[in-house]
Order: sequence, then C-alpha cells, then structure tokens
Amino acid sequence: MHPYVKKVLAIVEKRSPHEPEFLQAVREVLDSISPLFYAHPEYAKANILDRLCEPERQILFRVVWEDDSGNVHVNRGYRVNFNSVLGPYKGGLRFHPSVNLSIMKFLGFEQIFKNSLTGLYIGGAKGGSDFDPKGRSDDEIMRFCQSFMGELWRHIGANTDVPAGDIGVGSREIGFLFGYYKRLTNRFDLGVLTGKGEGLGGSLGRKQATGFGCVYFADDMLQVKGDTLKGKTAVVSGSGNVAIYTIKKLQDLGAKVVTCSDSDGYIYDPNGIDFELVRQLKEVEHKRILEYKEKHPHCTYKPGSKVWEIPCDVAFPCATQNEINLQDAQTLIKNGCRLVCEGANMPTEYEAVHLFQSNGVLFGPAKAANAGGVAVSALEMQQNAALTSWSFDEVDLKLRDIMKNIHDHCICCAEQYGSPGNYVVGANIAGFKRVAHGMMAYGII
Ligand code: NDP
Ligand code: 2IT
Repeated sequence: MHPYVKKVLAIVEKRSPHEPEFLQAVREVLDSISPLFYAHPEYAKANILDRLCEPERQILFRVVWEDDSGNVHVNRGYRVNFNSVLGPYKGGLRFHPSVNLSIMKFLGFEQIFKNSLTGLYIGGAKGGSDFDPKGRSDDEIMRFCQSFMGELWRHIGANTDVPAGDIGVGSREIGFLFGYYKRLTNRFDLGVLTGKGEGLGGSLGRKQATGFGCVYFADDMLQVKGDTLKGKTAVVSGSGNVAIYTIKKLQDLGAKVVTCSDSDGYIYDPNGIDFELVRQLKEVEHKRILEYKEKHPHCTYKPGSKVWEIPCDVAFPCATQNEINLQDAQTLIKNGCRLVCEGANMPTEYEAVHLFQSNGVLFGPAKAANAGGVAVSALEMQQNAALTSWSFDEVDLKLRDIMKNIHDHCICCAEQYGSPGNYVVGANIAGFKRVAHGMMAYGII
C-alpha cells in the first residue's frame, strides 16, 4: 500500500474505532486505489483521501411518534452528507432496527463512488433510522415518516440533498415523506425526493432500475467471456425491491432463478421462482416470504438459513451487507458458481471477495453493479427539473447505456492500473478519479 494511503487509513481507524462497517468500506476502497497515488503525487499533497473519508456533515435527530395503541416511541434519525463535489448529496433512506452511524457512514461513503461512476451530477449521502417497520400499520408508518420529515425537511432540497428509498423505504414511505415535506414548506418541489409514485413525479422504471441494472451488469461481464445468462441457474437473496427486479430481469434473459429469501429464511423452488407471486406478497402486501409455500407447496422453505447452499451458476446477493462470508463463498465455489454480482450494498465480506477473485469467479462489486437505482433517480431529477416525463422504454434504454458505460469504465481502469479483469479495482479507481478531479478543481474547501 502507498505510504500516504496507509497513513490515512490509520487516521480513519483512529478517528472511528467503533464503526466496523464504515472501516470495512474504507479499507476496501483505499486498498484498491493505492496504485493511483504513485502516478498522482498531487492527490497526497492536497490530502484528498483524508478529506474524502470524513463526511462533510452528519445530522442526528430524535424521531418521536405514536403507535396505534397510543404508546409513544423514540427513534434516532440520521442523514450523513458525505460528499457534494459532483452534485447535491444523493442517496437513500434506510429504516431498519440495525441502523447506526457506522452503517450510515459506510453506505454514504460507498455512495460517493457509485454516484461518480454513473457519470451524472450527484454527490454522496445516506440516511435513515433504527425504526423497525415490520408489523406496523400504514397509519403508524405514516406517522413515523411525518415525524422523521419534521426534522429532515430543513436539511434537504432539490439542489442540496435529495433522499430516496433503501431497505424499508419504498414508494409508500416516499409518498408520506413527500406529502409532509410539501405541507411543512408550502412548496411543491418534486425534485426533493426520488422514487416517487407513478403519476406523482416518479420516473417510470425507477422501481425496476437497481435490479435490472444489476442484471445488465452481469450480462456485460459474461459477454466479455463470450457467455450469456441464458440457461444459467441463479440464486438470489432477499425479496425486496432489488431482489424482485433482479429476478424479473434474470428470467427475461433466460436464466432460471431458484431462490429468494427474507431475514427469516429462504425459498428454494426447483421449478423457478414465481416472480408475480413474490412481487404481490412483498411489494403489494408486505408479507413474509414463508407465504410463498402456501401457493407452491412443492417448494422448500428453510428457516434461518442462507441461499448460498443451493448449487448455482450465478449468484445475486440482494438483501443486505455482509450476507456472504468466507464459508458461504467456499460453498458457492465448490458448487460451481462462476459469477457473483452484488445487488445489495457490500453484501460480500472482504475475504470472500478475494476468494472469489482468486478462484476466477467473475465478481461485480456493488458500487458498479447496483448503480442503476441511483442513476435512474438522477434521471428522475432531470425529468422533474424539466417538468416532463419519459416513457418506460426511454428510461430503460438510458439505464442500459449507463450500466454498459460503467462496466466498460471499470474494465478500462482495472487494465490501466495493472489489475485486468478486476472490477473491484476498476470501480474504485474510476469512481475515485472523477471525485478527486473535482476536489482538486475546487481548491481547499
Ligand atoms: P427492501 O427493504 O425492499 O428489501 C430488503 C430485503 O432484504 C428483504 O427481503 C429483507 O428481509 C432482506 N433483509 C434486510 N435486512 C436483512 C438482514 N439483516 N438479514 C437478512 N435479510 C435482510 O430493500 P431493497 O431491496 O431496496 O435493498 C436491498 C439491498 O439493496 C440493500 O443493501 C440496499 O442498500 C441495496 N440497494 C438498494 C437500492 C434501491 O434502489 N432500493 C439501490 C442500490 C442498492 P426482511 O423483510 O425480513 O427484513
Ligand atoms: O444504495 C443506493 O444506491 C440506493 N439506495 C438508491 C439511492 C437513490 O438515491 O436512488
């Protein structure tokens, strides 16, 4: 590792010793961009890395809300404005009981490079709360969202910070958040949030974008090897927004998807997952994946286990961080898996990534492979700014193009900096270079 990069890593470790997810994300990026610092001594002189690893602003706030029985609850709200060099802060909101500052910072840090890779004008941010939406009524969700926005509104804006969805936040929550923002500010600022509903300023294709984009990226990786997804057996984890549309596009391109999951367990359907049923159960009815078995009794439901034990050709982790550990990676490799493409953010532990790469498994890292979601969010911002809306096909074509550009850019940077075929190195260097260029141009701020 370049001595300057090593020095900054030690500073970050000292500054944030109790933030394991954040440190994991920083280590992975710093490790792979290290070669760049031999070619660009000016980056070290301007102390670019230390500046990049410290968020520009971190907002923490109390969220008080009342449940349907009149009990009063307190949660913690977060918004980490990580970097605004390339545009307004941009990134999702996560509502999940595991949310803490380390997770917010890892997600915000990753978002900087992901957003840079899209080639669009968006900075990096993340936010959310340790609120657990599971089992809550629509009214409770609404009251929570209103209380959350009761503080967040003063920090966001179409040219300042534009939140969107993530785990536990979909178009229902974005609707409640937007409605309350409008009421508080007396402004109909469509561009203040993305992932809005259809006909309500949301872009067609946003809902599908992360999953579709992830499969487009996998398709591009296979194409380089003269292969396709047709006829491949795929395992997908999760059954939320990203998983659902990853399954859909995999099926469209001729792969057979045999699994999906939630945090309770997984479904193995040897006949191929019934996409429409998963969509209905999870996107519309907000139910547990266990109910899939009621409609398809031939399938297997395995509680408390991970999908990675099912043999496959290609694997798509689409649930959450660190869901593939070293042992899962060994199992996948032993069973013949040839490609892993990350729909979720940092779903693969560091050692597992290296195991995949050293065993010749094609590995598509999250910040490149799942950038389709935020890219279409930026397209939503463009449509809102122009008070127009594009057709689904128009958005999907743009998404296809953006994913191909990201893929090619990764390949190109990996090759240029001595790691041909290494998409992790390619994505980190390509994402970093654009941000560093902006930071150098804007001076010491
Ligand atoms: P959803 O809330 O729609 O779905 C999340 C899915 O992952 C659910 O099936 C959920 O199961 C499962 N899950 C969540 N946490 C855990 C956990 N700790 N252990 C096991 N399973 C878990 O979220 P998304 O589909 O939007 O997000 C999934 C991943 O994709 C996240 O990593 C997110 O950051 C990333 N992502 C999302 C984008 C988007 O546009 N939405 C864009 C880019 C990345 P359960 O219901 O039991 O909690
Ligand atoms: O991780 C992500 O890229 C997202 N959750 C989407 C962010 C966005 O602003 O659309």
